[in-house]
This record gives sequence, structure tokens and C-alpha cells, in this order.
Amino acid sequence: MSMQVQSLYQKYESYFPVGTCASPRNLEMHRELLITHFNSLTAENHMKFGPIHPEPDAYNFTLADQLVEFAKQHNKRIRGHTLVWHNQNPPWLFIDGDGRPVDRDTLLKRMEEHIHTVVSRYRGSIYCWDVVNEAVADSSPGVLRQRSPWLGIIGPDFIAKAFEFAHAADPEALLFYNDYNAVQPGKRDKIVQLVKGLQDKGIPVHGVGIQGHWNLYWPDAGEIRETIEKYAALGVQVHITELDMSVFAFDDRRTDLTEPTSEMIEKQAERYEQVFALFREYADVITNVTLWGAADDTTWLHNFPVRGRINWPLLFDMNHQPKPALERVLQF
Ligand code: HXH
Repeated sequence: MSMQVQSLYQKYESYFPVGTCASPRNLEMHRELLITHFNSLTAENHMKFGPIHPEPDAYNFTLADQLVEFAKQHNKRIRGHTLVWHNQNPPWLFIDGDGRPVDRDTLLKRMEEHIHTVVSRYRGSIYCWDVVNEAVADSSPGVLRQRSPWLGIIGPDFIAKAFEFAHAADPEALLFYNDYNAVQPGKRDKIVQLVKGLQDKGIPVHGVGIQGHWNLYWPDAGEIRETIEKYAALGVQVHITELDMSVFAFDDRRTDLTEPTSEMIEKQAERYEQVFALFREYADVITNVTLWGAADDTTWLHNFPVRGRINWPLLFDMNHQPKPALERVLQF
């Protein structure tokens, strides 16, 4: 028995595509939800460097190909995620045969070969790429995150190089810089600085991805609005790339809740209503809104940032039924 609601992506057809992340597991478990409610898909993990390029001379395209096939069959677009990041890399990537760090030229060659291979393979199937993920520092003074082997070995131009390689491999693809805490004023201004710097050098960058890993208490809508305006002022598109609305404050350590409280569910509905209203207002710059999951039974937030803290951050519940948040997002 399942409640009938209108299709989410159809309701938003004149605003922006509405996406979710896909994994081999939820492609099966959430098959109907994916088909009915979302028209954009992002691989949660299997296009990342480690999973897709586990050995220097071996790629594993099986899962990525399956996603592309599913998307073709069901007429969904695909956001590619992600080419250059400091996490989920294969063990071989930054070292030579003797286990010593490789030099700049070697790593640039590896980056170029990887980007060329992956982006060309999906040319025409993947319409945009998160070329660089999470390269900006949170609170330390400089613009760039210091703890990244890409930065350490190549230097700060690793970002420009990644965008150039991606553009060469698929000149039609839209190229994004994607990050979390991207609405937090300090970090937001660094992202603006980064993108401006790329634009000044003539590097092809077409958009900023705002990972919407948000919660009931943060961020406030005014901060989101200001952020959208600042990125839009750069002349780039904005994607909301990884939206979920945790029912917990970030550092809440409680792991004993087995059901969300009714207050949480109501507050969450208000928050989703508020942010989607904002997204609609900026539909001329926001060209994709992607949730980081379809239903509450599979979300990375069950284990982040607190292991085993069950969370209920999405629009469909544990049984794949619409939540009050979904109804409010559809009500306008
Ligand atoms: C995203 N990172 C990734 O882009 C996505 O690929 C992945 O599937 C899920 C989330 C979000 C993230 C960023 C930093 C981070 C944790 C998650 O590191 C922190 C660790 C502790 C405290 C704060 C951030």
C-alpha cells in the first residue's frame, strides 16, 4: 500500500531537474522511487577515483556503466562525481613502485590520463562533472585545504589543470567546483576567490556545486540566499548537489533514537519547504537540485558524523513512503 503523490521531478519540470544519488544497492531498493520522482542521478561512490581506477592500468567501469545504462533507459540525466578529490583515492595514486611520493609531472600525467579516460568514456552521457571536490579550507587561513596530496605534490594549480583536462576530454560538459560548508560565509568567500582566480586565467569553470548537507538548525535561509547571489554574480550556474536535512545538530552525540520525534518531522518539513521555495526563486541560476539519497533507509548519515546514529534526512521514509517534507516541497 503506497500513498499516491505527484512526481517530484515533474512538479519541478519548469524549474530545474531534481536528482538523487545512486548506488548499486539503491538502484534496486529504490528503483520505483528513482524512476518516478527523480530525473537526475549522481553515483554516490562508483565514479570516484579509487572505485573506478583501482590499479594504475585497470579501470572498473562495471557499476558506472550500469548507472549510465539505467539513466538512458529511463531518461535521466547524470551528474559525474568526482574527478579530483583528497578522499577515496586508490593506494597507488600518489606513490611510485618503491612507495615514495611521485613528482609533480608524474602526478599531472596520472591526473590527465584518468580524467581523459573517464570523461571521454561518458562523453555525451554525463552532462556535468564535479571536476574538483572539497579543495577549499574550512577555517585555516589560506584558500586551499592544506591536507591534500594533490596540493602537496602538484601545487595550487592542480585545480586549473583538472578543469583544463576535463574540458579537453569533453568540451560540451559543464564543469563544476563542488564543496560542503559552501554557504558558510568564510568558506564561501574563499570559494568565490578560487573561482574568480580560475576565470581570470581563462580556465573553463561553469558552475559551483553547493553540497546541501544541512540540518534542522543550520544554515539559515538568509545565508543560503546570500550565497546563491554571490556565486551567481560570478556568472556561473549553481547546483545544489548533495542535499539532506539531518534531524540532529551536527555534533549531537545521541544514538538512542529509534524513531524521529514528531517535532523533528514537522521542523524538517518546514526547512525543506523553505529551501525549495528559495531554490525556485533562483531557478534562473540553480540548474540542478540533487538529494543525497531517495529514502531514509539508505543514507550515509546513519554513520556520519556519529557512527550508528540513525538519521531521517530525506523526503521518503524508511518504508519509501512520502514524508511531510515531500508534501510541503510539492505544495506551491
Ligand atoms: C561528501 N562529503 C562527498 O562529496 C560525497 O562524495 C560523499 O558520498 C558524502 C559526502 C561531505 C563531507 C565533507 C567533509 C567531511 C565529511 C563529509 O569531513 C569532516 C569530518 C569531520 C567533521 C566535519 C567534516
